[in-house]
Amino acid sequence: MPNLLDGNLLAGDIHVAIVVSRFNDLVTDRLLAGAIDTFRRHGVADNRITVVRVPGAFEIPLPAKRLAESGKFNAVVCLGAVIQGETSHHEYINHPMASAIMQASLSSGVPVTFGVLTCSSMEQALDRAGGKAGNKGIEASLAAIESINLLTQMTSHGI
Ligand code: INI
Repeated sequence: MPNLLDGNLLAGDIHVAIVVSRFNDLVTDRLLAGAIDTFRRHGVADNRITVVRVPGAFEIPLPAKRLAESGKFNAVVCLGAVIQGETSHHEYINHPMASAIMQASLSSGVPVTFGVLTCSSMEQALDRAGGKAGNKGIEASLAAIESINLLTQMTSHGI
């Protein structure tokens, strides 16, 4: 049998931060509710969850990086909803935002997960915020818990 490093979904004594954008709050409020509910159901107490609100998805990376580098959180979850309009505005938001979120994780060594929807319509976004295609906020919280546990396991293996 090979050595298997595989993060479990047990949580409790972790501290997490959630950065959520206000733009399209019909959608992002649902992502936030899914993310908080998931942490609670995995045993994370409310006083270990910090929520930071930002205006739009473009503003997510900076506070996410600062939270990740603060040493106060085991993971940061990013939530937002970019919905394509009549112009190419969304393209100028999506790519830099996603790569800055990834960069915040890599430079801090703290998991920063990506629960930002990038959709062509409000309907598509609502489907992914608790509708028929699940809830990206739940996924991003689960990914945070799993990543925290994986990194802890790696540390205990001296990696
Ligand atoms: N911000 C979003 O989070 N979602 C969008 O769909 C969106 N669109 O389409 O414009 C959006 N724009 C605002 C942007 O994120 C910044 O807040 C703004 O440009 C100020 O920096």
